[in-house]
Amino acid sequence: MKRILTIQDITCFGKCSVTIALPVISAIGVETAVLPTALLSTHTLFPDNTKLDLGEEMPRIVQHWKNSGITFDAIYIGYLGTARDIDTALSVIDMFADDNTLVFTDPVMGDHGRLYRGFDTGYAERCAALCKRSDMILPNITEACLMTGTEYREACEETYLRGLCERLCKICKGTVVITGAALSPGMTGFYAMHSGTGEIFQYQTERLAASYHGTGDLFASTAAGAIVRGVSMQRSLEIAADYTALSIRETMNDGENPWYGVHFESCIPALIHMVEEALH
Ligand code: PXL
Repeated sequence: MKRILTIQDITCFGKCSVTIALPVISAIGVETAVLPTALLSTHTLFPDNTKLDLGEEMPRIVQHWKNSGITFDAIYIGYLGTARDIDTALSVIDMFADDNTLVFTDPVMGDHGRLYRGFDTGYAERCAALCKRSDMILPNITEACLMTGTEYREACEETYLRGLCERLCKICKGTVVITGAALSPGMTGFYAMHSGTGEIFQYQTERLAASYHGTGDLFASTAAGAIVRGVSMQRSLEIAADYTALSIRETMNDGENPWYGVHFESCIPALIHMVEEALH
């Protein structure tokens, strides 16, 4: 069985980061190890969340793994939060990644044109160092703009997305995947470019009239899991887009309007079906 290490926070309530990565990657059939950066009561869309920083514990954890001969097929980095966590993630890559280890980075730092609470623009610059070491990066448009110094646009057309990809390719040697990228009204999906060849590939699904927290984590976890499981890159990203859209639809259909997170759980059977079908 393949094994992914994911580096991101544990948000105890709110469905994001590790509480999405663990169930989703496991459901895909890939073992998931976690290196938690911090323990939060909720994600930062709730006001006044508590936070226990685990920055001092992280090097002790990874050293124990190294001493125990533990290895990983891939490393998936999500929400970190501090420049020090970025340095720790870089040293984990140094310690555990060889030529066969895929490194995925979701440079989580903002959405809807704004940084999340607790991030500053210096973080975006530091994140570029992580993207440089990654085989695939999966920013949303806000994050792509922050990392490339591009003006954020709510409605995007192909020339804008292509320009963003070209600029991202200067800081990532692998594949850059912009998520939440709309190519026509009423649609959304991903727009991607391979750094080496400049080849573009993309996929659009219906844009649903709702936006929920954690959908970026859902997309990145699914894409990383499916690729490591052995599904082609294009199909893995399509499955990630479809599973995310399905989960958003499921959430919208819930009369309680759970704004804090997305109902990915009830769509796990559909996810497994898509992955198994792609493998056969
Ligand atoms: O979904 C990204 C994310 C992860 N972890 C924490 C967050 C956020 C987004 O705000 O606050 C703690």
